[in-house]
Order: sequence, then C-alpha cells, then structure tokens
Amino acid sequence: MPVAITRQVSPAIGDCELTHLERTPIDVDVARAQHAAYEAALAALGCRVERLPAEPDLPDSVFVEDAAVVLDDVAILTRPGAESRRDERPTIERALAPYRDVVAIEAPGIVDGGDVLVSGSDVWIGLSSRSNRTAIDQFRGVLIGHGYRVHTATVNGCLHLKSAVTAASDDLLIVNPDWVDVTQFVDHRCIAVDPSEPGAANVVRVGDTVLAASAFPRTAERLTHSGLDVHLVDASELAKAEGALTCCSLIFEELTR
Ligand code: CIR
Repeated sequence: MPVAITRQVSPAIGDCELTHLERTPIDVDVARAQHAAYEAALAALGCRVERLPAEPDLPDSVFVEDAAVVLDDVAILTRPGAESRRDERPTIERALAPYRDVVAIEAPGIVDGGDVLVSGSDVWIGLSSRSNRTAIDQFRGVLIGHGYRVHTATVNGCLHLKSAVTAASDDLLIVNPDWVDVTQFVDHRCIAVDPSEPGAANVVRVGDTVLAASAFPRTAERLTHSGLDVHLVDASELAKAEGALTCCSLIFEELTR
C-alpha cells in the first residue's frame, strides 16, 4: 500500500512565498476543506495518508513535496531555495526515517522537490530560482549508486519543473511546452496541456490513476482520451499560494527496511 505524507494547512498560509502570482487573500478554512478532500481522494485510491500537524510559523509547510524526494531505496532531504522554508525539513526527516535511509542536500546546494521529476530510473531536476547545479550534482552523487540517471532540465516562466511537466503513467508525460522543452524527455511520450490551461501539467499519479485539478477540464479530457483514469479535485484555494497538486503529498511505497 502506498503511503502519502501530507501536512495540515498552516494558519499562516497567507504569508506564503509568491514568485509568479500577485498576493490575494487565502481563506484558511476553504484551503483546509479542499486539502482534506485531496487527502480523501488519495485514500480512496489506496494510499495510507499520514497527516502531519499544522506548523503555525511555516506558511508554506503544507507543500511537503518540496522538502524531500522519496525513491524506492533512499530518500533525499532537500534544502529548499526559499530560506523561509528551510525549517520545514526536520519534521519531514522524522516522518521519513521509519521508511527510508535519508540523505540531506548540503549548502550551498538548494533544491525544491517540486523541481525533481522521477520517471522510472530517470530523474530530471529543473534549474530554477529554487534549485541550483550544486544540489543537482549532490543528487547525482547519491543516486548514481542506486542506478538512476540524473538529468539537468531547463525550465522557463514557471515556479518549478513540475509546474511544467509531470508523469501521468510509466511512459507518458503531461507538459506545458511553453514552459519546458519537451525534447529533453527522451523515451517518453508527451501530451500537451490545453493552451487555455497553462497550469494543468501538474497531476498526481497513484498507480494507474491520476488526480488532476478541476480548474483544468480541457486538459483532463485530453488525459482521459489518452486512456487514463482521471479523478478531479478542487485545489483552487492553495493555487493562490502557487501550490499545485503534487506539492501537497509525498507518495511512496511502504517498503520494509
Ligand atoms: C512557494 O513558493 O514555495 C510556495 N508558495 C508554493 C510551493 C509549491 N510547491 C510545489 O509546487 N512543489
């Protein structure tokens, strides 16, 4: 059974980091209700949801994806690019310790989990305002021994690599070609988001099913036409904090150590 680590929305979410969006008020109760529905959707798809308590002093801490990358044989604790997010790490490290050996990215490396796309044994890491080459080299150093190929990806116009591309199945990526050059993704088929829905390339894969944001129905239709089983969730309130769907969970197989 996959485990999904999540964290309750912080009451301070209104003070979140923003890069490409103007600040607009965030209703914490609405954000929490949508977040609970997201967790329920993960549970309905077979995940055992492990929810960490809210962190009142860490506005962006609901976006647990950015603090770690969990692979079958190791977990990497990131060093988030935004200084305000670095204290999110200790609780994530403790949550992962029962499941994986945890290796930490060290300064001057910076990387957000949102910049790390894993598909099979390929790992692409986006060079963005949150992730640098030093961290990519550290990732490569850890993962090469585990049989992964680590690629540096370029990304433009969005916060993270996974704002622009995510895996919808073993060999299918959903991409926004305006934000990322699709020729970087060898051996994978790509389908593009509907041009009217630039933010739609971020979907969560659980087994043979994908969770997609209900704000992007045209892209959801494209995914369905590709043969995928698509479930929609409303994530509009956390989208005001520049969060998408993958960023609200760390999903991995519960392997015995
Ligand atoms: C931030 O700027 O760090 C947060 N407001 C949003 C992070 C979203 N994370 C993600 O897409 N992986």
